[in-house]
Amino acid sequence: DTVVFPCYRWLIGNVNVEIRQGKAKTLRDESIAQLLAHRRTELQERQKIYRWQTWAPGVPRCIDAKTEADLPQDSRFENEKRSDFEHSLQYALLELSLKKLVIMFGKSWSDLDDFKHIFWKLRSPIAEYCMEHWKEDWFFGYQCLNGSNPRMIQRCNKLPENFPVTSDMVQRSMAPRTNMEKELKEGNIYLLDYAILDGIPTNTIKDKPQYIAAPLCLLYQHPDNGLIPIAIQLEQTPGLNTPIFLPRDPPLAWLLAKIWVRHAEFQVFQVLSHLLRTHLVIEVFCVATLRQLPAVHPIYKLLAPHLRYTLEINTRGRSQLISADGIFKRVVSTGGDGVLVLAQREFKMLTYRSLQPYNDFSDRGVSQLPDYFYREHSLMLWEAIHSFVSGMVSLYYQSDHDVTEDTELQAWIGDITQKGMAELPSFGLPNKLSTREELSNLLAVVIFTSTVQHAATNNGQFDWCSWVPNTPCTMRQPPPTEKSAATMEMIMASLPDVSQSCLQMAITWHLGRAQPDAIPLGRYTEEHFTEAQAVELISGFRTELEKIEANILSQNDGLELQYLFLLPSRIENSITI
Ligand code: OYP
Repeated sequence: DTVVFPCYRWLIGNVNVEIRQGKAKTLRDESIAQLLAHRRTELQERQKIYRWQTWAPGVPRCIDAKTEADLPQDSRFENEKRSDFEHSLQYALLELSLKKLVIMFGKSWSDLDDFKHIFWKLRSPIAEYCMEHWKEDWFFGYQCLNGSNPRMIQRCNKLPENFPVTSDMVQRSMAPRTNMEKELKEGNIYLLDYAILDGIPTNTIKDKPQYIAAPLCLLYQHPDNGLIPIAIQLEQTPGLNTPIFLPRDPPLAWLLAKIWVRHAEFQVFQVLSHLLRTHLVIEVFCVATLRQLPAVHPIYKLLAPHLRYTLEINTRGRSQLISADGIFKRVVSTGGDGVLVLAQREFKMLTYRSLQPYNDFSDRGVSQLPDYFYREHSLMLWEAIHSFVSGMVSLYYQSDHDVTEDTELQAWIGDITQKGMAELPSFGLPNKLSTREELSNLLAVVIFTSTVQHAATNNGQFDWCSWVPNTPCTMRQPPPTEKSAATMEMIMASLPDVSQSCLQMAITWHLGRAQPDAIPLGRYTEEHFTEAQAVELISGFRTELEKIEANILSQNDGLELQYLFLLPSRIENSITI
């Protein structure tokens, strides 16, 4: 027999050329000494070029690279992607700096409608819808379910002690013949609690202090009006200076209170839901996979397509977005120390459990909320991913024993829990994998997070955050301590200024728009797997995704506000932006 190396890889220009032959093999399947040696050498080489780095304490470890130029060629953007990434942002910024000039030479910036001056070319149907409806209470409620941060809302069975809403206060929001106590019991009251923002260090931009509040917001699932906010307190400690805002207050007072909630939402959304819980968590799996699994390993083959470009986008994020002089420092209220402190707080509480959609929805008590499209679509996609992955695992692991005996796999999970997530004892992922089910579930979490969950948070950011008053990146005045303080001057003085608003539009457009060389969920262009059974499982997965696609499209048919972020054809196969 001739020895066929299972994987050849070389580089032409900026293009990886990889020819794979032969079956995916765990260590146990390998008997030829030369191939065993090849496996070991491959891992030793990889561990030399892919090293862990502690970018900051108390957050996931990441790849050791100061800038994208330090990354191995295999992890770099290809030309098309790089030039698009670099040019699109320039384009957006240029476009917006022209608008800025127009505004500074004459147009006013004293009324909410003035945000329209910067809103003329970069647009989307939902962003325009948002511009028309952002002040409406049902629209505020809708965004908790199907906006760009759909994981914040939780059922409220008992009012938090620091949020003394009385039944009288909210009676006017209630349906006839009911009251708050009754609705709390029936499970129709929900809560947004931004306690995690309490005391986060605030940014100073061009010598001006920025402000952060840590609001609480109560919502009610009204039988006719849908989910609506019914009470807002802007800080965690109740008292005379922290009034509870109500829908019956003067319209500008209620509006300003909602704006403050939406500002908290921007921070939690971008720093926690998006950056930490998708980008940074997935990077851990990316580095561990590259360090611990040879390219013939079935789990390498399964995960590699879901890790494409993640090291480079995250490295760019660390050096240009959240760095000491990056975009956050320039325009976001949590810029500077805030981002890190916020991420550290969340990381301490982050659990593996919360990355699994069934558990997440049941822990938040939101399984009964109607029209929660994010929930419905996530669960369909989780099922499809989990069943595909379980099939793959059963193909290469005949028993749980095969899992415990796979020393490469055990080194992989060890790298994840002891290096990547080292400072996170409560994460809840064991240091050893003992069953096929455990392995399948973990792989499903990795694929779900790098595809579905990233799409849910990333793809809506232009739609929901480009109309700046709806989701402001910073606030330039402190939260009001009395309702009468809310005037239009006060609102305009609080919201981002012209240049902050322009940058918010530019960046959210840059990140939220469809990517030029996107590979959609389930399309495996590199053909890592060649054996018939694996290829069949992939094609079964694709068929499931097509069914989900059709299902989502028909569900959206005729809807005024469509939820298409989790349409499989629009979900990327990895975190690339
Ligand atoms: C990387 O040329 C990323 O300045 C975005 O980072 C923007 C750049 C670099 C700057 C490019 C340049 C992506 C990884 C990530 C992430 C998730 C969090 C995204 C937060 C976006 C916040 C928008 C800010 C609006 C003011």
